[in-house]
Amino acid sequence: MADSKPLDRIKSRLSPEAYQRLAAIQNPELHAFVAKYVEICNPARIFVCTDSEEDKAFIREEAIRSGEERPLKMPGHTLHYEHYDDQGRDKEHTKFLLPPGVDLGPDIGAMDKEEGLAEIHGILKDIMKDHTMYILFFTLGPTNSEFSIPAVQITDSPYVAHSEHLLYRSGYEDWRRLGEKARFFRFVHSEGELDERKNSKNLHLRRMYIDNENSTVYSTNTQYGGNTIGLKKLAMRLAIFRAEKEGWLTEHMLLMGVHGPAGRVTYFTGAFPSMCGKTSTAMIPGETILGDDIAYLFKKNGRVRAVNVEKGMFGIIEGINSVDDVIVWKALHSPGEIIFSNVLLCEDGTVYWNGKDGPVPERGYNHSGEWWKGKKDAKGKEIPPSHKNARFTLDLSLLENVSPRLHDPEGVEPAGFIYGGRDSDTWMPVRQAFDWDHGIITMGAFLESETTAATLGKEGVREFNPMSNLDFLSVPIGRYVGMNLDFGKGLTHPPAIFGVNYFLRDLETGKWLNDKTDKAIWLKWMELRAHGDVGAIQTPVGYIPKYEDLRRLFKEVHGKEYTKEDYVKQFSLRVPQFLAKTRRVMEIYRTTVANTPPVLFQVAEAEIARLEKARAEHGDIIPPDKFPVVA
Ligand code: SPV
Ligand code: MN
Repeated sequence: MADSKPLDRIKSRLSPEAYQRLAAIQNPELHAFVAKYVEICNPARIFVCTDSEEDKAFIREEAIRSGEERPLKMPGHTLHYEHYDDQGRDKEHTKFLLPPGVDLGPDIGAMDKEEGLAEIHGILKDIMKDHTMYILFFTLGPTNSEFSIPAVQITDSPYVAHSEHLLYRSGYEDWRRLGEKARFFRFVHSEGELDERKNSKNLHLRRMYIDNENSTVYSTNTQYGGNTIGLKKLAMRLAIFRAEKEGWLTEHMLLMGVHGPAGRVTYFTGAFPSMCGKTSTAMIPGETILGDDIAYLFKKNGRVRAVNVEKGMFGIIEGINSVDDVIVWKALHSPGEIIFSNVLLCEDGTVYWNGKDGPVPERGYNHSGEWWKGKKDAKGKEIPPSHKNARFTLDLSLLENVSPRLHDPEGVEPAGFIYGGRDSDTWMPVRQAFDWDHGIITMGAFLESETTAATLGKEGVREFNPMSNLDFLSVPIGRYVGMNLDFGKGLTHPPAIFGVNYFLRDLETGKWLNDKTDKAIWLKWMELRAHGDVGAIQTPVGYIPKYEDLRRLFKEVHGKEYTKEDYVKQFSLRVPQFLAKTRRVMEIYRTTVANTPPVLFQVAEAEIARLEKARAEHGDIIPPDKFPVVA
């Protein structure tokens, strides 16, 4: 038996069953960790969860009994609210705890480790005295896989525990198998004191502190998933830190199978900032989903292997309707375990969200309390039926398009990486990089996006967001870009790299140039390109589709006539905008990022030279037919 002393220290607080369950995992480091936080948080009760259905059912019941969720009319559906001011990731209070001499650069929130630990342990002191502590075991990635990471979550929120059961693979058995070998991530969360609506009330003490060296994250006085679900964005930061040391990648990426000719399935990853089309891309009708948020990417025998860290979806519900989102719509209207958060509860026991089919209800109940059409907040702003960042949480098995490879311990091999942001004026809808470095640099590392409601703060501001991962970086940006460049070295089958933009507007009218459904076509084109099945047009910024290929795909997939006029508007090269962007981002790397790989500047300068040359020959806005067609 491993050293059981720490467990013995807390034995009197544990039921014999809870003690037994912890002792059965022979990992002294785990026991020390659990004992420490039991002593600090001082919970009223402790529940240790295994992988059994019975334990999961207990957590679900606790979520309802505690009032953090309420059952809806549809079997399995529940509703959860957070405080009005606690419905997005709090970037300002998410910080890395850094030992002396470590610097992550100006874009990444950080503070002195000693100071942060003292503060957070002060906040955690006795914080669970009226709460149950849930201790949960998970596997990030498929179980029984060399690519996965074990994790333990301590929380006093049954909503957080319930969400994690939907979103992650339970890992108690994996932990038992690994015992002392588990190199695990650890998370301590407390929602703190709750108000009468069961919302965290001490938001001034909301903190998310990340200790990379000890693979530990602390989260207090908050309930929103992005701040609390340890295994999501908090684990992602720990994973990036570990990945850098070991030569793999943790990315803010969807993972999907795109269906090509003759039954061919080609896997893609796609990195998009929050609320910029990641989930809707992964859910394109006719394709299959493996994940919509976080992927681990490894190299094995010269090839890339990708796994979804998760097995569920914490999706944005705003705008989901029966026409554009057929599969999710169906799941959201069928029995099955789903948590709705921050939507409107209607008088008939159903829920309503902004943009749902049908008329806006006259009244109901939402994150602001009793709600009626036209209700205003304290600042005089109208409160919509649901919060913009309202979400649904479900297990991917509820979706008809889930990939049979989701739990494959070997992962899948992506043939393409896609990078996309919210860009109203520069990038064309889709283009392919010339090679790995060109793609990683000009599409990944140069990504900018306009801000959204997924984080607290102003919307619509253009921000630099390398690989859509800036919010989650735990290593300095320059080193992170270096990791991505290095990852391509030694690959016998490097994925093709693409840049997409679903948000391009007409330069004169300001109108969107694309329909929501157009992305299905870009994907089909990327699938063909990844296999070299279609030619392309070579522009200074990469390869773009030929009109006739898109025209055929629009016809085949959507039965739609795609006009040359639309094509020219969408795919003309906007030289001044591209030059401005390239220079703007280069300036960021030059002035604020330490250790930028020199190749980044070389590749960007070469792109600028190509753009300048094209402008001299063809002017500012260059239609596709001015450039050569290549195979
Ligand atoms: C995102 O904002 O990127 C999400 C939701 O996927 S959160 O859990 O808040 O990170
Ligand atoms: Mn995300």
